[in-house]
Amino acid sequence: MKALEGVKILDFTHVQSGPTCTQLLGFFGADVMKVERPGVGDATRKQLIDVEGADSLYFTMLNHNKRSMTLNTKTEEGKAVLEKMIKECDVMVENFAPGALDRMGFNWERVQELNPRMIMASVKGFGPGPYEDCKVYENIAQCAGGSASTTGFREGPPLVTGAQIGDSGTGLHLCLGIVTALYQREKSGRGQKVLAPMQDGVLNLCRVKLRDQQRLKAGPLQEYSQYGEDIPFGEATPRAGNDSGGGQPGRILKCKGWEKDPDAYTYFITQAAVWKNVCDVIGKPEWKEHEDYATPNARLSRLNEVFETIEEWTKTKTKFEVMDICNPLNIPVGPILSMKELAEEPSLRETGSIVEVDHPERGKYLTVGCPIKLSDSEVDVERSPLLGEHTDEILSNVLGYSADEIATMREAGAI
Ligand code: CAO
Repeated sequence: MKALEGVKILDFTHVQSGPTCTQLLGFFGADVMKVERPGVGDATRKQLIDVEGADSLYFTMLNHNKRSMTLNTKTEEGKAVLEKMIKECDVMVENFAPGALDRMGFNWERVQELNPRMIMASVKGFGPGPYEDCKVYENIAQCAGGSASTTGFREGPPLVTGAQIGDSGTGLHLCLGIVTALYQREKSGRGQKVLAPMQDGVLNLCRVKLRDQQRLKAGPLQEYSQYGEDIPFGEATPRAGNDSGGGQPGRILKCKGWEKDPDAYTYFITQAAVWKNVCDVIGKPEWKEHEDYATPNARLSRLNEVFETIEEWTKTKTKFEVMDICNPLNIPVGPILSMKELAEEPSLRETGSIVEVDHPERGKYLTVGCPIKLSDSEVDVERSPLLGEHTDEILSNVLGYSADEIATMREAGAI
């Protein structure tokens, strides 16, 4: 048995944010029925093509554990099918541009009328306010949610991060909203509207930066490198390079081979509790009791010197040797792992976090499995569906249409 077995999802999502949400619901066992435009489908199917004629990795990696049906929801026949689906499903998930569903004739009021138990979940770029009508993609959300202004080096421009916190991050937020609404429905018997704006999702993930914004009133942020460098703080939370976000100073440091390998680095945290171990490892036992280095406060204004000294040591070791030496001493370190290294990491294969999937058009490829592990709901990663692969199956088995009715719809171009 899977956690969400029996939950029917009308998946009206496309691109990345919505699909990551419904993919998670699929991993947990929900029956995810992706509704796509006939002949076109989710735009990502044909974006960033690497195998001619096959669905792209962009699409396949975001749409596992789903069925696909084609339906033109702008035709009368298509609208009738959609109405039936709304009555039949528990959750409708969508991330169309603002207003698209209204134009299609399926706003929240209409959906509620058709099925009062329906949970209607949406990703939009912004919540209610001046920008609610804007279309939004990943990097815009990162910029508007406070991530870009706080990422990068102080002397450089704002930076977006490789982690898709705007799209996949908001998909996660939406997924939690849906499961919570399903839980409430158990008691209330009613559905509800769930909205996850991308700006809010990114801001939520940048919570500690809003913390720092308010701490600025009390003086300079001492754990930021610029404090030790005597560079005054401005009015807003600054970019902090690779400084550790918390009260335990950390940096990215070069390791053996850094001259040729762009990922030969380690993250190194000088956690106060293990400072003496750090001193022993880097060959500075005299720093253990020295008044300029012995306490976290004394070190704050000397972080550059401290980390330069640690780096002299890390440069003599590979990032994995640093890990092997520091871990037994409880010193928190972490290698900078490339995507190549992650793809080849055996332990991630064993836990199902990296999975090899077979696809009829493209053959074998790697994907990220379910990152959330439930002990009583195992995840089997199934390949993404071809466009319309399950149209007939859904129309007949879920919605009860006859073969003749399906043929008529096909002739009318509705599926
Ligand atoms: N049958 C008929 N029409 C369909 C259909 C179907 N099955 N599925 C979609 N359509 C129509 C929509 O109704 C819409 O038509 P109108 O504009 O005439 O009302 C049209 O297809 C395009 O939808 P869209 O505006 O959502 O798509 P877009 O490519 O123009 O914009 C995006 C894409 C992502 C910018 C926009 O959807 C958006 O802002 N979404 C919300 C935020 C979001 O999720 N962003 C992250 C995306 S991942 O980076």
